[in-house]
Amino acid sequence: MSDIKKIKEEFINKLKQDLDLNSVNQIKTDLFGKNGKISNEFKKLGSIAVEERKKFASELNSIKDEIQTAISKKIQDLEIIEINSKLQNEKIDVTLPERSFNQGKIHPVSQVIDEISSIFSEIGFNVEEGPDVENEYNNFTALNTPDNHPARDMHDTFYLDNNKEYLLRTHTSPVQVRTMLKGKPPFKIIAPGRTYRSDSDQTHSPMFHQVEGLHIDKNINMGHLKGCLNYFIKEFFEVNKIKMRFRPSHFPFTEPSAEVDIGYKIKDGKIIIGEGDKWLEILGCGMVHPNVLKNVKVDPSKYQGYAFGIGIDRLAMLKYGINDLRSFFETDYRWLNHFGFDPLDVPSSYRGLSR
Ligand code: 2NM
Repeated sequence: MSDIKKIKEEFINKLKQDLDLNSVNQIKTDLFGKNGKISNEFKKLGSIAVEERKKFASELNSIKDEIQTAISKKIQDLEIIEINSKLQNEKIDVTLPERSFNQGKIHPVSQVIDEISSIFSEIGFNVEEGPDVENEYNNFTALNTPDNHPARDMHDTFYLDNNKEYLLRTHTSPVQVRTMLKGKPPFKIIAPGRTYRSDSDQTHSPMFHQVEGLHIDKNINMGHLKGCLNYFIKEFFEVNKIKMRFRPSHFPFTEPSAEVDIGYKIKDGKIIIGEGDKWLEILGCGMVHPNVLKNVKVDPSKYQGYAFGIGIDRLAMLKYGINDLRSFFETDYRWLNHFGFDPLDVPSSYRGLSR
């Protein structure tokens, strides 16, 4: 028997076996691949005597065609078997109810922190963060609030040890302290985050949120403070003009100190910022006390600046019409679904991202 006939015989026997698609493809490669048996027969053509070449070639060609046809048919058959088995096994019941789908929402407090960070970023403030657990030096002493200072009692501090060395920060000012201690002026930062005071009623939660700002440079004055707050309030409440007034106040870490009110009125049960003759206190501020600068190794004869502290929770309530502070922290999914924000929706106040 000629080599070609042997190859064909062998092939016919193989094809009778129980084959899958992979093994048929393997057979194909074994015959027609670079070093395949049929391919090798074709390579012999050149060395065969001219008289026999024609016969050999025609025999080889016809066997090649036969085998290729048989392989194609086998592949087709196997594919049909596969499709039929899928049709048998993968029935889809279109009458089944759909799976439930939960889309998460962004908490209004997180939303407002992002909005505030974006607004201050645009005028050159960096966002800084620090730990919720602080030492008493960063939270009080460095901020010109020594041991016997009455303001310490005002804060209703949660102490974590009997020595009153560690505590839950009562404001985010320790972040400014840390930032100034580890760097060199100028400083232009905001510090948003959680803060804690032992206080709980309709308008106070023991855990609440603050953003504090700080701008220290060679010639920063109260005019800069006023301009900065004016810009922030207009951007935050998305209005073109606001009424703002500074009332004298006292903080140990600033001198002079002020509380800032904005004008508003109520129309059809809704609050309108920037109009009317009612006043709403929204933040505290002042020029950073020289003692604070000394404590964080900044020379008060060369540098000065302003600082401010804003309660985030009340700002969020005002902007988004939420009237119960405690609802913020009850983790009620129905509430969050109603007041929360779509994570994929980019609001206009995220100008940094949408522009
Ligand atoms: C306020 C009011 C006034 C304040 C001061 C500082 C620091 F660290 F620079 F001294 N940070 N924040 C500050 C000043 C905070 O909150 C009502």
